Amino acid sequence: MKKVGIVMGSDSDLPIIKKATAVLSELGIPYTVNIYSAHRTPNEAREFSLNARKNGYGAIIAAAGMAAHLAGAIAANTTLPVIGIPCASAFLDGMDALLSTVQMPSGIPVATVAINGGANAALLAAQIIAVEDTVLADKLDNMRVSAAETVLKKDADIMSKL
Ligand code: RP5
Repeated sequence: MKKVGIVMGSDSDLPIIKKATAVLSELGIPYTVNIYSAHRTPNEAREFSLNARKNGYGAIIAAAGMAAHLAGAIAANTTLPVIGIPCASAFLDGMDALLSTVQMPSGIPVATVAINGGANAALLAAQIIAVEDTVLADKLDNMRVSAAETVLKKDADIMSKL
């Protein structure tokens, strides 16, 4: 199975990355996690991206906050699908990172999830890998059924809480 490469701009983004790794672990998808910054360690970010396809990755998740250029910088050097997570920081509630991540120029796409959307980033990466993997696709279907059952149970219980 192809790996998911997770990169984050700083270890301060780790709580959001943990939401992604929990989903990938539950689905049995191999992943790596690295701290590469578009600004502080641009050479390492570039090397990772340039070599990602030949190193067995099928999708890359890039999380960054503030002037969040990491997902775009990674996408500039690979045609693997890149999923950007805009991370909220102390100021601007993540709007800065959201706009920096989502507003990519035509030709270099980044699939941007919600601010702090670590779980959806992992699910989207899994869905990309599941295009060629029916066992993984079945796991994703089962996860959806189970999530729906959780909501239906809450619906059945809600009147008793009022
Ligand atoms: C970004 O700047 C990182 O992704 C992080 O979200 C933000 C702040 O980084 P630190 O100053 O906490 O290292 O590059």
